[in-house]
Amino acid sequence: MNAQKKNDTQAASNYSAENIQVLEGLQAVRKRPGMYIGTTDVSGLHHLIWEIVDNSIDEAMAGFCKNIDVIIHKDGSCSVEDDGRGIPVDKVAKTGKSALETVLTVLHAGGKFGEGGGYKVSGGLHGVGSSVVNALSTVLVATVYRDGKVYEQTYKKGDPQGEVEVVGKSEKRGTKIHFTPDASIFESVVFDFTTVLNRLRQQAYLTKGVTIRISDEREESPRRYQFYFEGGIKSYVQHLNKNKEGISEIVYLEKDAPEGMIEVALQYTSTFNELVFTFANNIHTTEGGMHLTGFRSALTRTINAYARQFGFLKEKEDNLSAEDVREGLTAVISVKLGNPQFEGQTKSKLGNAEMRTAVENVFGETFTQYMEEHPQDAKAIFMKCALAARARLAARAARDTVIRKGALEGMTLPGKLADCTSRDPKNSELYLVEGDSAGGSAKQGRNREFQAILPLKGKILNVEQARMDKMLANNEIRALIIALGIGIGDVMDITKLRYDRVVIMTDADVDGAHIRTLLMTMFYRYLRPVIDGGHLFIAQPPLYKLTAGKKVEYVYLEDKKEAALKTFPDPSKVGIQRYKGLGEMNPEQLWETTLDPARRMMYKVNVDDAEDADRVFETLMGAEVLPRKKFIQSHAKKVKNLDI
Ligand code: 0RA
Repeated sequence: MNAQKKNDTQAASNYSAENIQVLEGLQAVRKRPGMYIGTTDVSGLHHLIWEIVDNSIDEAMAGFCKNIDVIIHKDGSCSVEDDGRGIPVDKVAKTGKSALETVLTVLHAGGKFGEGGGYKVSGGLHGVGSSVVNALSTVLVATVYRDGKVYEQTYKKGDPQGEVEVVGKSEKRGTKIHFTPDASIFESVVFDFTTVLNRLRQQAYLTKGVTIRISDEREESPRRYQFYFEGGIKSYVQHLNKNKEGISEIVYLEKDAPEGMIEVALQYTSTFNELVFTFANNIHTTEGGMHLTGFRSALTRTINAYARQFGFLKEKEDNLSAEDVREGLTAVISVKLGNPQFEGQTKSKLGNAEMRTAVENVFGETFTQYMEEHPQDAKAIFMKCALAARARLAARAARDTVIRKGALEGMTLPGKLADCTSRDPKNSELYLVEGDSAGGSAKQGRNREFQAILPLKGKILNVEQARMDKMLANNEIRALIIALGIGIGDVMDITKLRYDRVVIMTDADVDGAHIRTLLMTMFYRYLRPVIDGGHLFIAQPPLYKLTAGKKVEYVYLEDKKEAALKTFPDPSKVGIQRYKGLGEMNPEQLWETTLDPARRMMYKVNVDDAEDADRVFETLMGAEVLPRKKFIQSHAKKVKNLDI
């Protein structure tokens, strides 16, 4: 209140157009936070950290900062400190305020001052700036170490609580931003340590030579991590492939081209999957773009040219396709350029056309040289790609058979499927049920108007290890694909999906978890649009049934058991039944607990982090039980509670 008064008095004497603009600017951010940080859920919350860290990373890329320390404090606030030059505290003529206050109160002011202060790259959604973080924080304290002094300024909801002041002496140099997210803006103000950790690790890979430390002081014994990667994205590829078998060395290049900095690292592995991550100015370009296009065409062209030159491809044989050279490829492409154009639906596609030719030329040259100098690796890569080409042809034949068969049989749905009567996908659900016995109960217990049941017997094929042709030979999977109606491979059409919700229903035991994982792996690898479109769910059968007299309560979560017991007049007289399998429930019970939209609990599967998912699936397919258990836990975090 006091501070507000003081500001008002000040305002009366020198209320400039600039002040009004600043005030309105930050007010707008508070009013419509989504416009500036995307969302106000946990993802938006973490954006605050990314914004602040991005600035320190910029300072590191400009060559002035070596260390970045991120702390999540006991009170839930976050501080980011770097040892860069320190944000200047002297006056900016245009705003009449210190540079520090300008950066923290004027939208988009980040990096716009101090021209000639070094190579500054800022991109896309990011770099909307510290002012946005300031506006969305109840308190933000900015500390600058420079000229032997310690400067400090405090803000509340973006509003400066006074001028920049000298609060001490120090020989240090750098900037510290300590902020407390505003709980009245965000759905949650609890930072997720793993999310922060993964992001900072990624940034450390992309910024060779910088040391990023992170600690979580909210816990009894604080967790501390430190990332420093001398090899940059080469270390990144090494990390991505740590559980895989490499069939080549890691090919790495870094070039300061006229179009910008280009860095590429790649390695072929014996897996069937492709893992390619692209970045422009350290921003993950999830939709790809020109740098990726250039990389892909150079990769295909180089492998084909090599194979022709050394007789691996005969005159009559076709070139390998871009599709064929993807299998087993792990690559990271990072470019840094002065004026990045971000396009696409989520502004995460690099549009600069000059980057296509630049990456194509630079990478093509390096990769050609690598293949010539490593004939054994070159041969292994070619053989791998040629095998993929043969598998592609076999898969096409198998797929055609499935489709033809479907057509011949008048597109008959699999016999095991108990379809629903509704033909409106919006109103239809498909339950994939483990085992014939539970499948039987589900068929009896369901609402046949909109709920279809497909029982799946035993462990379906482990798709992690298999190619599409093998997968399609599996009866269970073929039944599922025909039931979904969208086809598979390059003829897949998600608009033909026959059910708006596809629900995996398995037992709450290890076998159930395994089958669930196998199904999810298959959806992830081969039916991805089902996940991306938000159509895949996991049913959550109850863990307990509590009974006393006529009163019955079902408990779905372990930590809700006590609370549920308390709803009974005499908790000591409650009968507790623990459900082990779906088979223990009769059709009515199954309807009441797991099928009835009014009472059931289910989770929407939401795979937004391909890297994470890939790791998870790979871990799971191993024979070890511990990683599988871990998956089940981490998986619980990946799914979103659906409020129905
Ligand atoms: C531009 C000019 C100068 C410093 C910075 C930007 C700067 C910004 C941030 C944001 C977080 N950490 C930062 N560190 C530095 C000063 C140039 C000079 O002193 O000559």
